[in-house]
Amino acid sequence: MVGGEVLNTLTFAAGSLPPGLLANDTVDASDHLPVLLDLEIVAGGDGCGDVNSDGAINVIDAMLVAQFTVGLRACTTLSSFGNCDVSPPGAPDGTCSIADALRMAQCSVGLVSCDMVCGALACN
Ligand SMILES: [Ca+2]
Repeated sequence: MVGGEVLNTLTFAAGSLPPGLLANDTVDASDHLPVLLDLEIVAGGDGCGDVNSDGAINVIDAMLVAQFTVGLRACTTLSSFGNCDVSPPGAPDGTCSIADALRMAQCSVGLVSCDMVCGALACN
């Protein structure tokens, strides 16, 4: 807070608060945070890249897809498997592969745009 004014409000899903934050918490100088976070809130948009339907593309999506690509996870366990095919950028190739997981991971750390186009993939 600056001068008592709330500049931004972030909303987290139940159970997904970042470590050290409490519900209805505010951050000010007295918190002595060692780093300032540069947050990009990623809208689900049409959902491309968001395979677990939590409204964000992040390392969790990348991990789920990576697990799928090596046979550790069935596509039926991904609530939005159809959002997987995001690579190559702008021209999805009709598969859910490690390249898709990589792109999700890169998006989650700001290396590539999270504005993705995905192909129509069916879990079968
Ligand atoms: Ca997600």
